[in-house]
Amino acid sequence: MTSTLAALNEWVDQVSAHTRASQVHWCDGSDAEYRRLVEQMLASGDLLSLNPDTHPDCYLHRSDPNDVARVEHLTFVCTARKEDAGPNNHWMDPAEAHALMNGLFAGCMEGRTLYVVPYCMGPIDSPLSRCGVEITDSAYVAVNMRLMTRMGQAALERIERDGHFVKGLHSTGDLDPDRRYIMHFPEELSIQSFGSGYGGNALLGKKCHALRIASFQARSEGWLAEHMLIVGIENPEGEVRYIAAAFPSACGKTNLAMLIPPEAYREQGWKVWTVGDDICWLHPGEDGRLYAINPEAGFFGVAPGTGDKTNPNALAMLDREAIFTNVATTEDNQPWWEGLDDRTPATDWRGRDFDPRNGPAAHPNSRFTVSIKRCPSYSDQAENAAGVPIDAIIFGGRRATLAPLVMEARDWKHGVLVGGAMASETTAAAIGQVGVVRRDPMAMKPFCGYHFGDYWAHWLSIGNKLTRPPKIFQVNWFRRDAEGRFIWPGFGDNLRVLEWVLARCRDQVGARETAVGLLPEAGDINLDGLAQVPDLDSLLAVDEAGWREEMAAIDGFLKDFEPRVPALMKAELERVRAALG
Ligand code: OXD
Ligand code: MN
Repeated sequence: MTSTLAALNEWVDQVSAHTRASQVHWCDGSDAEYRRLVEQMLASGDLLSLNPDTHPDCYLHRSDPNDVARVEHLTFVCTARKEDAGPNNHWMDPAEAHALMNGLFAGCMEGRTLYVVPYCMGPIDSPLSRCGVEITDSAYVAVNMRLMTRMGQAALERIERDGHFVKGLHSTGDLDPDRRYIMHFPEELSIQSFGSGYGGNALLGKKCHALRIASFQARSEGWLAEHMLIVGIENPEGEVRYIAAAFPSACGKTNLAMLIPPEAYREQGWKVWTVGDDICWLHPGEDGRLYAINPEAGFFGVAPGTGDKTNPNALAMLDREAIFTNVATTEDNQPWWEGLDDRTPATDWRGRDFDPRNGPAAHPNSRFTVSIKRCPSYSDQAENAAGVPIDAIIFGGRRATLAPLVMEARDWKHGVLVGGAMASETTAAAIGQVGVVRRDPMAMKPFCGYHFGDYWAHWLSIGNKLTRPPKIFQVNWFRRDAEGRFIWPGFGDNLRVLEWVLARCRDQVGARETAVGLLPEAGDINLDGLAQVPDLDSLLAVDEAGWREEMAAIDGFLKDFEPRVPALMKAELERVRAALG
């Protein structure tokens, strides 16, 4: 098979000659192809089967122990001018990066099959979607791309119609951590990744294309590529409203995207619909509203901590047609991870007999890959070519103190400051102590493909295009009391906060004006049916002295991005500081 697009054929020929691949396989994305690739990996030991009675069509992959996570220090944005990549990215001169990568790729596929993986990020017929082709020598990447994206023949046909695509080149190389680079060339719309088979480094449609390259492309095309979940909330009247929410890793995005309403809400008819759990492309619509699509078609979720209380919907989708990476197994060969249940695993993520002295049984960053259609709360709007209209944008972080349970920004430009100043604790706070706070603007610190100063200016310009912009909120599910215990129950009960958020969007409830933003009156958060009433006074308090320090810290942080910080953002900061006195 080849393509009718000459530029694609030429690129495949050139890469296959340079890497000296033994064979070339064009992925058509069919079931039969998926099964063949799985069989082949079972035979080679790259995949292991799991218990077929409890987990039909589920497989386990054990990665090289030194290749288990994204490598931010080896991830580069190679713009022609260093200042365009910004202090938020590692930068390499494009010519230098190409020379380095050409050396690494030379002959690296000798004896291997080169897979051509055409994929579409977003509904196949949506004008908001963008396509790419990943060339890889990893069958694991090809099958994961099939679960994560719209991959194969239909994507290829769209690429042939469009006549252009993002070029992604990947090889696992020899997995030597000293010969591992994830390079982005935003001005060429291309990606080159060498030396890692790990998801975020190797499944190029995800972080590399849908965030780093797409954010750059979105800036010139007038849209936004964001690290956000998309969720639909259906009220008892049957109206569904959509929210997009950005949280740094390990703050519960997947759980929030598929939460199960508390019993009292379920009885009234509240429902939650999952459109996406990690990435969101936001486009201004002709009606002045903001529309979102999820460019992905599957989840690459963190397994540890996924359990009956935290995310029953995820558990329900993981008992068939899923690929697990670096989880542990039980005696009867079921996948297992910390937080799943109280069984004792038999084998750890490296395939050794489980011994607690070796650390956790599942790697803390072990993952599951599964199609979004397996999710019980899957929203059929995930296929809507026009996207879903967004009523509210939420920025969240993990803060033991200071940040209230929920706060509304006064307007879009205040919201850009709230998102740009977002912070999250890198570690949980010890009793009475505050954790280490890292700024992670819009949860995009590792993913924005250009200078943060330009990115905030772009956010402000998008706001100018919207006559009916979403309201912007900040949430914090992670406040702790003096004993270090979480004050807010979290998980399904977070719907209580989303109910207030949506009521604000329809002017159905008032709010308390404070120097830092608009907060709920304590009585306006519905606590019906909660076994223990949380201390809302603490959750909704505004510690003005603490906020003065916070604003000084934000001021210092923004200075790192001068001279590109938008004047409007600095004016917002000064406005809040003045209000704090
Ligand atoms: C992440 C992920 O690291 O989604 O944010 O994998
Ligand atoms: Mn993510």
